Amino acid sequence: MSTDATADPECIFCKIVAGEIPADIVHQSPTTIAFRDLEPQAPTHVLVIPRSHYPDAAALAQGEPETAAHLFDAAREIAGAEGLGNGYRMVLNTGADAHQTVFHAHLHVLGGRSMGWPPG
Ligand code: DGP
Repeated sequence: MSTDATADPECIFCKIVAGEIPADIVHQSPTTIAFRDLEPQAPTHVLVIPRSHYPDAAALAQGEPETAAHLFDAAREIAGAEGLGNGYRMVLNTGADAHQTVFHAHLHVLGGRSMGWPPG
């Protein structure tokens, strides 16, 4: 198990973790932070990320499985704070075909409207 994930100086989400670029932060814990997505796809659209740099959720689950679980617990807290009692969607785009564009693991938390299936 790898525990030596370090910040990537080129990574936009590492810069948000470091406070080097601004974000609308809605949650913080010792292992995670969450902030509103710049291009919201629903009335609530929050990204929950590990403070450590892993390129995607699968790498995070291998390297820091406890932190991977913390992402889901943070999503539960955020959904409660945002009044998403009717439900919310959690998305982990993993790889280019899945439309991952930022290669620092992140959990999308979307809610505040009803959603279709299958996803696009
Ligand atoms: P994905 O396509 O799954 O890799 O999602 C990346 C998301 O990150 C996308 O919805 C837009 C968002 N995003 C990209 N850059 C920034 C940023 O600098 N700030 C914030 N708040 N969101 C960003």
